Amino acid sequence: MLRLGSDEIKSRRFARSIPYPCLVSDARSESGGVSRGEHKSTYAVKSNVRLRVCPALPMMKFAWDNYRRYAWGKNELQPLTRNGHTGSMFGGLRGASIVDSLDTLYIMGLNEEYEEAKEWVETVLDMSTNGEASLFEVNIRYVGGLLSAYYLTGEEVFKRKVLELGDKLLPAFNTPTGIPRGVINLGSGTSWSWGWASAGSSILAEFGTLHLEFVHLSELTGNPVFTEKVMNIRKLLNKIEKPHGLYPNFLSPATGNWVQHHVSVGGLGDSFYEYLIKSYLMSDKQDEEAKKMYYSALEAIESNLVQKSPGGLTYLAEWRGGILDHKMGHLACFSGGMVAIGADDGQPEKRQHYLDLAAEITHTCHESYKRSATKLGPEAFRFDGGTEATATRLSDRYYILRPEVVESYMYMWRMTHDPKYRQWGWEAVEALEQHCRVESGFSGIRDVYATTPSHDNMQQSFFLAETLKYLYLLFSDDDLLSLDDWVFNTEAHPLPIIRQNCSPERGGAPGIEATGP
Ligand code: DMJ
Repeated sequence: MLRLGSDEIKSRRFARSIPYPCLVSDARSESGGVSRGEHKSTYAVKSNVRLRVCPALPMMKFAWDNYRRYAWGKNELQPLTRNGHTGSMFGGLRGASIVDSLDTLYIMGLNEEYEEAKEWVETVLDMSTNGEASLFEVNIRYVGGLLSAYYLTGEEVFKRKVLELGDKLLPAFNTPTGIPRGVINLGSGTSWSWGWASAGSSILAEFGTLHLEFVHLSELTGNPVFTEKVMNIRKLLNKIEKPHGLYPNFLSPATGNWVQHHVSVGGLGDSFYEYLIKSYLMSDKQDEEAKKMYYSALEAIESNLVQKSPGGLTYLAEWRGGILDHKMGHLACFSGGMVAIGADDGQPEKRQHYLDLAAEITHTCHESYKRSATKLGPEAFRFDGGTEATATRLSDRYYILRPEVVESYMYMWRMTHDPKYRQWGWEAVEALEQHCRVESGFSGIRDVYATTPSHDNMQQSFFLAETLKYLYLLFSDDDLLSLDDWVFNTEAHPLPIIRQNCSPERGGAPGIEATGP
């Protein structure tokens, strides 16, 4: 098993006493100025350089303060009615916004807020709950959030809590194939499939989005069981016959066969592909199997799903048994960033091709924002009947504070330093401030094409975990959570790359010696 040594952890821990400045000295940038939510900085600046100050910090403070005031301990804030939302995804677990925000608060240097969040985790977060929990959601938000908080701060409490939670997820894997079911009762360990999933199937994006966190759970415990569970999933997916090399979204945990042939890089499929390339990167580029599976999957996606519209926009269609549905979801917009971070490690002659593809996808997603009245993008946009990058159905017009588009801006910025990505991030900030900020927090909107938006009354926890974190990183220096050292899980929780050369002599084995900050 790969080991992450204590030296490794210590060296990557944050110097929290110095809040990261998040100041941008970008001489090439065209527009300046912050409107609402302006963050006044005291950092010295050179007068001949046009500066921007990270706007995500005051947005985070505002979102957090309102959550704290009106919804403390609940999962999410309902900012219009000023109360907490519990929801049914976390099986009785509470405080999703707190756990999802720990690392964002910490990297932004919001120290008091972080301390209060930590204290809540220590004294209130209760893992012995009953109820219907999504294995996927609990993994990406709670396991991912606690792991990140531990790696960034070295605080033992996060390690203790995440190990307690990790054990509670294991019964979901007790199926004939070892492919976990989607829902688990954290108290009884009973698990079952989502009622809406065809024929008791499990969802690719759910059982395929456990790898990063589970490998780290094994790293922390020294217990290989977590890695074994996800390697078993990997093995089955690697072996099974794939239509045109594609991975359909539904698989039976009983038989290990595909249940139907719907393929998507958006909802139901998305983060499975993301975790292949990130597993490779997180293993310090040792996980050759993940690498091979990622590039083959990408090849199949390019041959079967990638399309060019008459207007020249590159998009990812969905595939239903060979028939294309010319629709791209907001969720699929993460793939600009994914293709960009994988550009360097494929065949060398394809590097530029992947960077171009990543840029084209990100451009299309930006167009979906640009073509709306609010300058925020719809849940899904289409490329048919003369439509390009626009939602045609009423039911696809909403925006729920999702991160995927700004996520790709952040990765594209880091890979290319083309100032247009910061410009686009800036536009997103202005649109969020104008249309999603309400008196007591941020809210999603029901129709991005309406000039007077109607709010959905939900401040999603991923807005604090992801959208604001990616915006903060977009306007920060590259060495803040450098991509050379960290990979982000699909909820934007940074996990350290596990170095191969971390030998026992360097204090690397057996496992991590956790120490306080
Ligand atoms: C987040 O919980 C994660 O990014 C997940 O992978 C997809 N959906 C939401 C955000 O849109």
